[in-house]
Amino acid sequence: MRSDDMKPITLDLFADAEVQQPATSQQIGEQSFVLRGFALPWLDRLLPALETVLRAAPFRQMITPGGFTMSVGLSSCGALGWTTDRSGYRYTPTDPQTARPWPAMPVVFLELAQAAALAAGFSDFMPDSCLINRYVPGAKMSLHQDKDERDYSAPIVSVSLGLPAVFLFGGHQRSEKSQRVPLFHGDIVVWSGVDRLRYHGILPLKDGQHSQLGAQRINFTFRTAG
Ligand code: MD6
Ligand code: FE
Repeated sequence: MRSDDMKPITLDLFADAEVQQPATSQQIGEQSFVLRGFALPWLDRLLPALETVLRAAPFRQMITPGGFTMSVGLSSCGALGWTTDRSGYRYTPTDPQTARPWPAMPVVFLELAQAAALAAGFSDFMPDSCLINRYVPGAKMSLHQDKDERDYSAPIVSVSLGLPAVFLFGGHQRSEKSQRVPLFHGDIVVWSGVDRLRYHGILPLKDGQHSQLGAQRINFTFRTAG
């Protein structure tokens, strides 16, 4: 736990909300950071691009190999998309629901992911997949490891939009105690290296209304999967 490492990287008390810059970077692990508000200046470009992606690949609730229906709605964009069904988890080049390639990753998605990775100290991040999760109140993500990617040396960049959530950031064993990290609209988590395979999850989303996104939380996770 390194929450005492919260430190200002920019400080402009008079910044217009429209051009708001990230106020703080909070270290949550040896190689993991929360960039508070980092995505806010990108929203005007991000949200229309998200709508385009979702028209081509709408959110769907997937079935886990164990036979449970996930409470979170999922979509993907980029060369590879993440899917799960009774036969397992995997990345695929086509959306099994439409039998078409996943929608291309919008340029603004890639630019934001690379800017966030760089701000956390990782240059040359080249994601080929963006998994998009939609949480409605009550939806959650159980503790899991992200281990379907081919190469664990690249970071994962995770963008939170809409309603706030509590991110559980655990250890390398499911039984280890988790930190609880609140994530708000516009926050980005970048994690890598020794933290890359830590267990993590999202507590059931609390009821609420977000002024821009309504009663939901949207999360993007950018990965180098293939
Ligand atoms: C979420 N995120 O924030 C779920 N995985 O809705 C994840 O499962 C996740 O945030 C890997 C890296 C960052 C993440
Ligand atoms: Fe994950």
